[in-house]
Amino acid sequence: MQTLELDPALLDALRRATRVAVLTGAGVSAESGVPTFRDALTGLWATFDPQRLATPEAFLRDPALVWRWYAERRARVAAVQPNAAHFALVAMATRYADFTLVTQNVDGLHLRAGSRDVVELHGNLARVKCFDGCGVVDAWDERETPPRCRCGAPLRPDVVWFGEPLPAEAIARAQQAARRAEVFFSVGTSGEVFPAAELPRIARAAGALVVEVNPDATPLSPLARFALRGPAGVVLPRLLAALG
Ligand code: BV8
Ligand code: ZN
Repeated sequence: MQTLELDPALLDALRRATRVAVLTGAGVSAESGVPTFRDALTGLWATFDPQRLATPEAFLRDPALVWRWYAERRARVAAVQPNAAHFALVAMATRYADFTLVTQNVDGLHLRAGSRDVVELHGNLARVKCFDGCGVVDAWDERETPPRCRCGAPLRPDVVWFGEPLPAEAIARAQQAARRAEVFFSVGTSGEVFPAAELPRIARAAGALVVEVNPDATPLSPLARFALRGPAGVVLPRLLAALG
């Protein structure tokens, strides 16, 4: 295991800060056994490109295929548990008067770990809504694929597909948190999906100290004053322990 020395300057900044924001991506759920988005296509789905499946066009072209992909991901996520990274972020929130957790993930694991008021930029797999806009439904008949809304339209996962706008309130809250943060964490994201990937740039431009938690370098790495190169489930608990 690589030793993870934590720079005293980082610990000092985190002890002095009052406003902290965190952006998470699929990497924060990796240690729960949820494949990251890029490799979410194991086995059956290996032949599909997520950027092609996670689109309104794909759903209109083959609603049953796209519904089944999400039903399988929903079942997989329901079967796993939040990991130490999710729980460390719950603990981190208690340390700061002004703490915002923004996630790109649709797996709902931050909520299941106990995080409150999570900004879900891309929606949530567990929620299902009418394709034609009647809103979220809390029950559906799985015998049909895809199941139908009372209005007759197909039901779809309540997630943001490529080409769809993010929920206005969510992206506004996330951008405001990025502008205000004294310390901005980018955890487990490849920084390739927009407009979420703008958030660390907005934070840095507003003067935040950016910290990246990721085993690998990403396009966001140049923005980071500190890069903690390890799995979030190891790094975040270590960071909290070092803060005391
Ligand atoms: C939109 C839900 C416009 C679905 C997802 C510029 C500006 C605006 C838009 C664009 C733009 N340029 C291009 C676009 C279009 C597009 C886009 O960004 N394309 C990319 C591919 C170039 N953006 C959009 O379409 C967005 N919509 O802009 O609409 C609009 C405006 C008005 C009116 C109409 C239209 C919508 C984007 C949202 C798409 N939906 N998810 C679903 O999940 O099925 S995004 C999806 O991919 C995931 O939710 C996730 O957010 C993203 C994957 O990213 P990551 O989370 O980073 O995951 P990834 O696997 O890539 O990386 C994992 C990382 O973890 C790695 O770095 C790895 O090293 C690390 N890791 C691994 N293990 C660990 C770890 N880290 C820590 N610990 C570990 N143990
Ligand atoms: Zn409807």
